[in-house]
Amino acid sequence: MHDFIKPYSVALDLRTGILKSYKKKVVVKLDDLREFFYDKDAVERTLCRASNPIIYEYYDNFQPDVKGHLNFGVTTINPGKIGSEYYMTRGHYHEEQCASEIYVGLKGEGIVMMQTKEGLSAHSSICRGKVVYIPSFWAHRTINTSKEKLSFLYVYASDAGHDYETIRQKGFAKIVVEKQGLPKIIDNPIFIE
Ligand code: PAN
Ligand code: ZN
Repeated sequence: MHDFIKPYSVALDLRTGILKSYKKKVVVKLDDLREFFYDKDAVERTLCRASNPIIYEYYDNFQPDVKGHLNFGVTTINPGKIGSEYYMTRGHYHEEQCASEIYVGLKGEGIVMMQTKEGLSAHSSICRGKVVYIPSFWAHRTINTSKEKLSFLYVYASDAGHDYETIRQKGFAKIVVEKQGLPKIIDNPIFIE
């Protein structure tokens, strides 16, 4: 059977939020996220300074993408902002829309922003020891609002797939920006309904 795999375990350092072994590491830099931050001038200004910062990384233990398996791993998002918007993940709907996900906060502090195609928005804070349940049908993006790395464990169905295109084209209805030194959730000025 092509999807037969043997049981295995990996070490997760709960103090540092570092997953000791993984099958794939993905590094996402600012130029990969050009269309995702709302302040395009701030993106270009940063890139023009010959700086293409790493925004986030994930350390993935993927399985065969067939029903029944679970992918898991750790995402780490660096602290920082582009303009006033905090560093964040691209965000996505699952292609297989009936696929939920669990995040477990390990280090740092942030916000998981969620929305549906019907126009609902929701968010949850994420920090060490917090478990966030992302139900089927909800797009999700994680934002680091702290001054340290934000790290969280994720677990989701391995046949879920990722739809980045909808978010690339329309964005999230709500975004998280810094105002007077504090994170604030505002309407995304360039959101397309
Ligand atoms: C997470 C995310 C991870 C990176 O594993 O994939 O945090 O975010 P983007 O996929 O939006 O770049 C997850 O939600 N997987 O389904
Ligand atoms: Zn997901």
